[in-house]
Amino acid sequence: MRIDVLSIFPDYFSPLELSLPGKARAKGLLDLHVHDLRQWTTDKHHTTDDTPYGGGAGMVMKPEPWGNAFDELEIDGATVIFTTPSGAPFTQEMARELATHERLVFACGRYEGIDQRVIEHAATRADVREISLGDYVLNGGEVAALAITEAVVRLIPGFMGNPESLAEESHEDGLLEYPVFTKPAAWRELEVPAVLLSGNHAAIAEWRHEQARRRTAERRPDLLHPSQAVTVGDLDALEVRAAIRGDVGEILTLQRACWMQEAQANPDIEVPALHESLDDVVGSLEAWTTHVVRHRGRLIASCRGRLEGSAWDIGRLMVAPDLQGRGLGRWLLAYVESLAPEPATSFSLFTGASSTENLRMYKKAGYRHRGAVDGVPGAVLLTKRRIF
Ligand code: 6GU
Repeated sequence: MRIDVLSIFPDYFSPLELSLPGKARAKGLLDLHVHDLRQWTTDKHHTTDDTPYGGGAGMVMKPEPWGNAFDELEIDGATVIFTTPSGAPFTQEMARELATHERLVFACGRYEGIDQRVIEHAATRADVREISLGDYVLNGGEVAALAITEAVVRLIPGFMGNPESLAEESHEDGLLEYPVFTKPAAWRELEVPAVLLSGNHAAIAEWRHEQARRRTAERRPDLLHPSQAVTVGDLDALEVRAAIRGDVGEILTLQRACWMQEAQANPDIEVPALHESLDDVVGSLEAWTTHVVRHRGRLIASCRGRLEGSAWDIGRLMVAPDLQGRGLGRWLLAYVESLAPEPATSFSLFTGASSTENLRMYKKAGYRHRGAVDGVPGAVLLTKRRIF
């Protein structure tokens, strides 16, 4: 890959002689040329800027030095990158794409920017990109060009000694990197998580993925698909409230999705949740205290309770299929228990006799088997004493 850099501060790029890009040059993978834009000025003061047409603060970079530089460097067919805070934000995906190009030319703007005709002109001769490093303002595009160069050069095929380390790092799989540890196993009373010392590679991979997901949910929720962004550990992201008429369509949709599994596991049993109509669910809001959980607007869980004698009867505990297995159902069960009115001295609910996952969860939550349910074949009753 050949890279040309155009800047009025070429000294900014001396770090490229060092470290990783230096290694790429030594290996012959990178042919790097840094140029002082002032060599293409024509006045004795080597002027590169002037006042803006239309007025306003600051100075604008003049077009002529850029045009002269483009001609002499023969940018035709290259990819020309203008670094500017008004560009598209630079990403790992862009770095991967740019690493496949034969020739990059960085045009580093200073002052308030470059005369727009420079960009228009370059676009008639080359593949032009306008790229920003992020949502903050630097004095010029040099630091951005340096950062982009470093991110791109390390992805040139043959540059990395161990290409596997590329696949594992932050952003490559859309998640932030999991925390890492090295020897010693105990340091200043802080211990390395035991799973990493276990030698169980499947358990280690699972732990790392979960850590990466949590970290991403906490620091960069924008990177996650909405279905990945919920953890019971960050419940403040969840909206939990009593159901209203406007929730009913989604409750019905969610209950059909959730009880489908149950119906498939018990093909001979009629599952009421699957046979209800919208009006049935509307009607149920009268008879039951129903609550819904929303995450960024999406209805992801629901549950209901009603007083039957001295028992708080709990029903329709549902969690969206893609969010099951992370403790949300267990949390919601405790939540709906907490809604029981004063007279309730016990909790009761029923589930499919062969719904092993549900049974395991209820058992862990303190529920005991009370046998079959009259009139509901295939169901078992579970109860628990209320502790005040
Ligand atoms: Cl590319 N240039 C300048 N001047 N400021 C920036 C930037 C670029 N990216 C973020 N801030």
